[in-house]
Order: sequence, then C-alpha cells, then structure tokens
Amino acid sequence: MFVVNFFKAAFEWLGFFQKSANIVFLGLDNAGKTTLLYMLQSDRFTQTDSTIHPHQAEVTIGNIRFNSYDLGGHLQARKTWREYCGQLDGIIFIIDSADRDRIAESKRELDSLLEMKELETVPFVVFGNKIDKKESLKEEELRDYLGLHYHQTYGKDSKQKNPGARPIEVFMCSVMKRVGYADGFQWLSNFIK
Ligand SMILES: Nc1nc2c(ncn2[C@@H]2O[C@H](COP(=O)(O)OP(=O)(O)OP(=O)(O)O)[C@@H](O)[C@H]2O)c(=O)[nH]1
Ligand SMILES: [Mg+2]
Repeated sequence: MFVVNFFKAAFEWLGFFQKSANIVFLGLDNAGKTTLLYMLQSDRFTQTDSTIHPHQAEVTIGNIRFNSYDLGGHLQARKTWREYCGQLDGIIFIIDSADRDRIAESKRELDSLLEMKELETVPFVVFGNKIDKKESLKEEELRDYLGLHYHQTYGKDSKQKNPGARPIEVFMCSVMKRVGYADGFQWLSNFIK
C-alpha cells in the first residue's frame, strides 16, 4: 500500500493524473472575480479595472487545471453569461458580502442561473467575499438572504452530503486577506472526475 501511494504521489507531483475543468467566474460587478483570478494566478492582490471583455486564464490548484473564464458582472456583460454555460464543470459565483444594498440583485442573478436546466448538475461555489470588511454579512445572514440555508445546500464535507441537495455550497472568504477561497476550490475538486 505504501508503495502504491508513494508512486501515486510521485506521479501527481510530476503532473500526471492531472485533471482539467472548465469553470466560469460569475457575480455582480465589483464582487471580486478578477481579483480572485489574479490571486490564484500570481498569489498577489492586484487592483484592476472593471472587466469589459471576458478574459480566460488557466490556474492549477492541486492536481486540477482550471480553465477559467472571468466574465464582467456589469449589466451588459451579464447577458453574455449564458454563452459560457455549456460544458461547464463548475461555477464560481462571487458576492460582495459587505455590499448589503446589492445582495438582492446578486440573489436574482444567482436564482436565474440556478433555474437553468443545463446547469442542474453543475456544482456552484458561492463565495461571500470581503469578510475583512467590518460591515460584511455573517455566513448565516448571507444564507438567509440567498435562501440557501445549511440544510438546503450540499454540505461542506462532501462525504456527509445532504440527501437530495443539489451541488451548491456557500463559503465565506476574503481574497484580500487570502482566506476562505481554498476551501471552496477544495470542495469543487471533489466533483471533478
Ligand atoms: N476589502 C476587500 N476588497 C476586495 C476584496 N476582493 C476584491 N476587492 C476589491 O473589490 C473591487 C472589485 O474587484 P474586482 O475583482 O475588480 O471585481 P469584479 O467582480 O471582477 O468586477 P467586474 O469586473 O466589474 O465584474 C476592487 O477594488 C478590489 O480590490 C476583498 O477580499 N476585500
Ligand atoms: Mg472583473
């Protein structure tokens, strides 16, 4: 057993057994999508302009190569989201948890994605970002607003999943402080075959 594990670890390290996955970063403008993608790419907090044109980047986390599309979140860009929703292995939906005035708008966008038949089996990671801000919502509050209570989501531990729940889970994070988002990607990884 030790020998098998040793070789598996060595192969993984060498990049064999690498899987790949197509994901999109969605969420309102100013939520932190581009900041997160740059953080995953370069491990740096980068200040950027609002995304006008979709941009694509590959980021490797663990043994998965995530082919990621960062789409703008402003109203006009949201109309293009659907075009990216075929052949997806996951959706990263980011919310600014400190912007209480726009939670309802976020919920509307999230709900319209959740209603799409073609996304029924696609795992959703919902990030409540910017928890470094003192006015940010607590996880329970965000779940209340979104109508995603603990018993309605998949479960953070994929081994103890809620029976019948679709693959969606909420993770609070701060891209700025580099906390929380790794758990979301770890959770998503369990769905990538
Ligand atoms: N305090 C705080 N600010 C953050 C965090 N993550 C992102 N921001 C800031 O939020 C603002 C918006 O971030 P972006 O990554 O450009 O947002 P976006 O979702 O890509 O927005 P669009 O491209 O317009 O759709 C920037 O000023 C970021 O620096 C965080 O964790 N904490
Ligand atoms: Mg952006």
